[in-house]
Amino acid sequence: MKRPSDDVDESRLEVGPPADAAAGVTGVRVALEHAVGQMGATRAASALTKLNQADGFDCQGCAWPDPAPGERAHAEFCENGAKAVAEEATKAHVDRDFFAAHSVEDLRGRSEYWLGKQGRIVEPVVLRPGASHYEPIDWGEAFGLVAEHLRALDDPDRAAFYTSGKTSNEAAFVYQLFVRSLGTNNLPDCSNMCHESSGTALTDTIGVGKGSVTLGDIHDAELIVVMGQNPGTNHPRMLSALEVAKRNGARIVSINPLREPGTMRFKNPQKPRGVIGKGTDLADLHVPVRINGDLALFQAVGAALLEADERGEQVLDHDFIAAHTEGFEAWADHLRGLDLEAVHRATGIDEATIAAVVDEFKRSRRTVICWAMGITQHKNAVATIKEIVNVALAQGNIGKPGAGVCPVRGHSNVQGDRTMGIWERSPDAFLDALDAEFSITSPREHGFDTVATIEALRDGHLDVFFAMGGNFVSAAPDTAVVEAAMANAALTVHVATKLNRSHLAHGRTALILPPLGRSEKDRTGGREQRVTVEDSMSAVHASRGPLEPASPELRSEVDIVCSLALATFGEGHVVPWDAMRRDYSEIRRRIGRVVPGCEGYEELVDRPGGFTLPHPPRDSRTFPTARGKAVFSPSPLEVLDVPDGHLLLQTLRSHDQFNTTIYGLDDRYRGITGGRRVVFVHPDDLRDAGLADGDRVDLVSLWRGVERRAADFRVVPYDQPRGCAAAYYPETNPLVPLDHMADGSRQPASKSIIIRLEPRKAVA
Ligand SMILES: Nc1nc2c(c(=O)[nH]1)N[C@H]1C(S)=C(S)[C@@H](COP(=O)(O)OP(=O)(O)OC[C@H]3O[C@@H](n4cnc5c(=O)[nH]c(N)nc54)[C@H](O)[C@@H]3O)O[C@H]1N2
Ligand SMILES: Nc1nc2c(c(=O)[nH]1)N[C@H]1C(S)=C(S)[C@@H](COP(=O)(O)OP(=O)(O)OC[C@H]3O[C@@H](n4cnc5c(=O)[nH]c(N)nc54)[C@H](O)[C@@H]3O)O[C@H]1N2
Ligand code: SF4
Ligand SMILES: [Mo]
Repeated sequence: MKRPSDDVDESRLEVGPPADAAAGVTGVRVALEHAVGQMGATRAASALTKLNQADGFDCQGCAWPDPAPGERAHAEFCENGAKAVAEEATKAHVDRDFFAAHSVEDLRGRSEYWLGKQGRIVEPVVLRPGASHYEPIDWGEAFGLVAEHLRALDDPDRAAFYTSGKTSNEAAFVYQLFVRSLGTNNLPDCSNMCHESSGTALTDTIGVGKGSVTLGDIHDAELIVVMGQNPGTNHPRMLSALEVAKRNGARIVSINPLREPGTMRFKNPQKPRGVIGKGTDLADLHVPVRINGDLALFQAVGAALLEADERGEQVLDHDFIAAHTEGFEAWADHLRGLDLEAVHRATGIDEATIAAVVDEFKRSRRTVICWAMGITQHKNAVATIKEIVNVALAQGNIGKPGAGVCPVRGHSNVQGDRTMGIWERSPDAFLDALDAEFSITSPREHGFDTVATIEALRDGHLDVFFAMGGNFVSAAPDTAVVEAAMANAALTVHVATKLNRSHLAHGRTALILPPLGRSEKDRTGGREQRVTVEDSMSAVHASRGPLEPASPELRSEVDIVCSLALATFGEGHVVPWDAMRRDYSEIRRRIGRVVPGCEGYEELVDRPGGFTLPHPPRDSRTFPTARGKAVFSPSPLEVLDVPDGHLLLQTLRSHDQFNTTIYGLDDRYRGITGGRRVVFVHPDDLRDAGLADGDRVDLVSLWRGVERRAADFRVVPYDQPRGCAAAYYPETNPLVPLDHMADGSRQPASKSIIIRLEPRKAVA
């Protein structure tokens, strides 16, 4: 693909009508354009025929699961999976000449889109103190530099080690082992910004912080609720699963301020009616909830189910409640006094629509509830998810076929990274097993999560910031604060395939270490290595990249961690870093002995399609909570009141991005082409603000007396509840206050930002 030489020109932005269906042949065309354009036809063909196949590699996109090996299609991927592969396997390269030609100052003036499109980083580079340009450094010197900084720390807690969710299980396992061998639990990760609220709420209520459904449960459900999620863009193959469920008779309810085309109708490109027909209608009922109204909505549903049951309609599962739960009465008492007027203010939903939702729950004997960032990124997210669990428990919808709770994970291996111990609060049982296996002493006090890491950097409590992938500076809240905080570090290190803004907000010394990508052959230690990953439904399987690496200089993430550990601890260390680096089976044997549910790991992942980790609530209605019961948990109903003249902003993804990686400038389903600085607002709210379609505004957020600003957005009238607005992340991250977090999980609340629109003076 031709690299853009000029940066994004937002004046080319065009706005059309939103689409009425997702995927279809346009999706296939766009996928192929990205794949062939960036990789060339041969590389594209070798990559895509191995994508999500049992003998191939796992898609770098989202964490949606693959069907069983015998049930996979020839092309088992979606448009956005193809884009993810193309982005990694691109022929464009960032080499030493590139860094010589572009100073850090120059790169700072470029967009995230432009930076990413320059291609794969092909050798390690360093930015020395006071230097203006990154320059090449050999691997040995780079490891030595990091080791020197780590050894010089007077306290290991003065270093933090971030992880994004693409890292394989093997790399994640050795990485957390390295960090704990150093003596710290400072392991912030992208999960802190993603499904931390789900993990917290599910652990408290059902005893396991993961979803309780398999792909088969989705296929067999009678009712599927999709809330706070845009699967047509972010988990596109979920639409195939919803289509199967529909064919089996399921009903689908979508709960979302936006009528996302993907949830409304799906044109499956692998089926004739998806190519020439109108596609499959997915949602039977769309509930345009006001942003942050889900807690109130589920309280109303719970109250109505209770009331109906008390009238004798038998819509609750009393046997399940009696045998497996505690706290039912307290929850029921709490809902008997529910303030319906407050429910309507919070949800913006009329009584008839709430009644229709309740009817769907009443009629279904097997209900699956799916959610993503529209639920987890709010101040009351943990309470909302607990309310979802309350409703599921009341109807016995956990631990039976065709039913369950389903937080749909983001990054392809974010769930696996947690399983492998990437967690600032790993339980003592895990640390005990790790210590016993390796004869180390892991610290027990909890480490820094993402927000705490930023605060520590800001306040001068961290000297080293190390990132295994990701784009911490752009993904985190309060961009200006994070950028400034990074400058307080003595050393920042990024293990990164592609250039991004985090590499430009650096410590006094900065390193970029380029790893192999998942699509590439890994010949570390002179043998063909494979890695393993876990999807959103706890299925674990192997992944082997088919492509020649972008450069012979690239090293696997496992190699990078083990080599760094050797440089830091020396050859005689108790942990066998070199043996694990030479043969990843050695890591897998250790995983089998340390990680719960992974006994015999190497053999389990040898099976085609791998294996599914145990999940006691799903498998046997066993709830590993304090008292062995699933817990009903009442929460106060809070209405998020927005001051006059203000809107509630959610920050979301376009169809053409993967988090901070911008694939392109279109958001096809929402009718946007050629730009990203748009804010979607209800037409009546625009009129009330004296604004018209096409006007340009600054977005100004107000939090605890401090104003934050994101400049120059084009307003786009868009159907949604009054008082709500939407704009893309990461452009809007400067508006998200660092201390605006979910209670209980400390997850940034980037879906409920109070803003006002400030007109910009017309420029002639
Ligand atoms: N192509 C692509 N795939 C991806 C990603 C990507 O960036 N691009 N990112 C990956 C990652 S890391 C993640 S976490 C997932 C994210 O997947 P999603 O959670 O689907 O991502 P968002 O774009 O943040 O969409 C949030 C959705 O919630 C809705 N919403 C917002 N606020 C509320 C609310 O208060 N209530 C309700 N009911 N709905 C609300 C929005 O309208 C929107 O439809 O996708 C993963 N997959
Ligand atoms: N306002 C707002 N903020 C959000 C969100 C939101 O909805 N709204 N969503 C949050 C969520 S859900 C998430 S998960 C985070 C995402 O936060 P991150 O995971 O930190 O961000 P990404 O954009 O996924 O990271 C992209 C970078 O990862 C690197 N990379 C890609 N592939 C590889 C690889 O194989 N190995 C290595 N080592 N590096 C690689 C590349 O350099 C690329 O630039 O953002 C969060 N921030
Ligand atoms: S649904 Fe997700 S994992 Fe599957 S091909 Fe698409 S992006 Fe990749
Ligand atoms: Mo995420």
